[in-house]
Amino acid sequence: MKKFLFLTLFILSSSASHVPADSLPVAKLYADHCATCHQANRLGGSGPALLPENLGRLSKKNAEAVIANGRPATQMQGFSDKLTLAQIQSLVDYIYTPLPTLPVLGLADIKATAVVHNRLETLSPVPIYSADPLNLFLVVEGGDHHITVLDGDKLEPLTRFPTRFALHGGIKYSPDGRFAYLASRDGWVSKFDVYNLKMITEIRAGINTRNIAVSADGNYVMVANYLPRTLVVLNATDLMPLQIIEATDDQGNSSRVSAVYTAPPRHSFIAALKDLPEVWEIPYSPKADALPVYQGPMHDYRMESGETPPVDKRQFPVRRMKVGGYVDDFFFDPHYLHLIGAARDGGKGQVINLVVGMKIAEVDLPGMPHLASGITWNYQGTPVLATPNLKEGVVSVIDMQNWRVIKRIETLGPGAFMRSHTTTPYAWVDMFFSPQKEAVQVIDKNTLNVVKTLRPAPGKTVTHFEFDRHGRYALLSLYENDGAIIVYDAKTLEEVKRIPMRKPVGKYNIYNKIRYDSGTSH
Ligand code: DHE
Repeated sequence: MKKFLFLTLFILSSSASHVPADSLPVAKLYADHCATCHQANRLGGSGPALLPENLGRLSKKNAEAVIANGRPATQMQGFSDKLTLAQIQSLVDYIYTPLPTLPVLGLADIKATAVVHNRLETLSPVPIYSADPLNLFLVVEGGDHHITVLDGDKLEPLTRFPTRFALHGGIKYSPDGRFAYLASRDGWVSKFDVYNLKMITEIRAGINTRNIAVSADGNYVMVANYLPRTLVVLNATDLMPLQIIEATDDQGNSSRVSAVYTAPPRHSFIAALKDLPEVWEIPYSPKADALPVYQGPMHDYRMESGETPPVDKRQFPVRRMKVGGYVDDFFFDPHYLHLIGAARDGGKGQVINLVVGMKIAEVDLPGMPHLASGITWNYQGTPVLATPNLKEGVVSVIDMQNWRVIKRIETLGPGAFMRSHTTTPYAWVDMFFSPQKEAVQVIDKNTLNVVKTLRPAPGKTVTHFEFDRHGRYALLSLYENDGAIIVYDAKTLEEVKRIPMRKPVGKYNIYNKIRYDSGTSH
């Protein structure tokens, strides 16, 4: 039997080596080079789905260039050393060929994926440990798809548990901090009980998911999908789907959803569409009818145009804001009156006033700003927004009263993440997308100068920061398979401790997240 297996393997491998590379069938090329990240069925995994519907903004020529040279600021590597031009072209044709049937994920399909791990009524209503439940961090370990729950006072792990493959985006918490909601790139949403350190339930609400948001009243989870092109509203209690919102304009053109966030004072979710120049507001509470009224010279857009918006009878109606361009990445001012958005393919950032529902200013943002990682603070009495840049070694600091760039702070290279805390004078920025990714830089929020460069592990990648609830410690990820969380004293900037982890990515302090601390991501 063993002999037979060996012979079969030998014949297969030796016959494969005699096939000229150019004549390999495209399906085999796809299986060999693309399927690991994009899945055999092309519906996406850690990489996006490779379907014509998902590639609407990418010409075939650009797709060839991406396969040959990779895509900056993503995990897509270049294949020019492994594939001939003819092979790359055949792969491009292959991925631009529609699937015989488009995946549908209706309410019933989503419901059918639900997995209940633990019933809430069997669990303790109070934390089962003595640590401060609001000063815990959930640390995402991408190396082996786990989460470590870290005590933010003792700086010791409380537990570690496996997650779905490739979590992405910030972890979101219920308003009281008891439940954590996680999203994976392939659409799984998981609800974890932080008091009992147990998984409650999971459901697959997308095929290629961008991120999730939790309503400020804790009642709903909104899922933003690339595929299918939908937003899905889940009941936050049991994750059962309540409504699927197709991401289409009023002509029926569809779009991927770039991302969704909760806007607490507006009692609404805000979502941006990747393929349509629209930003959507989706109120989830009758309180949203009393939206804050802008006090300046403009009026609510409905009054200004004299039009009565069509009555949308769905439970989660959509208010469409037609804006001046595509919005891939965005951020809010502290009162959620404005959204600052930018497209990944460059150009200027735009400021959308959420009350009047239109663009009111442009922001001069070079390269590829990473607005989702922006933070705010008060600089000389003025609220400012600072954003790292995925393509240039610069942190742009923007005056949020007149939307002018106050300063471009030069850093050692393009970075992904930035963090601070209300109690610290410093903001930390990484160099994740640069050859200098072993370094992080510390910026003085009062002078807007880089005051320190740290290289905690020469030659290794460090990224993503978070502070404990009191702002005493700054935690940094040593983003390696045998990596660690490196803890710094936030005042002295000296290293305090290393906690071994498997390629830690993001870490999220419960208190900072539920209080929407100006130094953290929302
Ligand atoms: Fe992210 C957040 C988009 C690649 C790690 N990333 C986000 C968010 C968006 C986004 C819209 C905000 C969602 C939220 O928090 O709810 N990310 C994108 C991209 O478009 C991009 C460039 C390409 C892609 O593949 O989607 C991208 N991101 C990455 C990575 O390669 C990173 C470094 C590693 C990984 O695991 O995928 C990565 N993204 C993160 C992290 C956050 C994130 C850790 C949460 C940051 C936070 O502090 O909240």
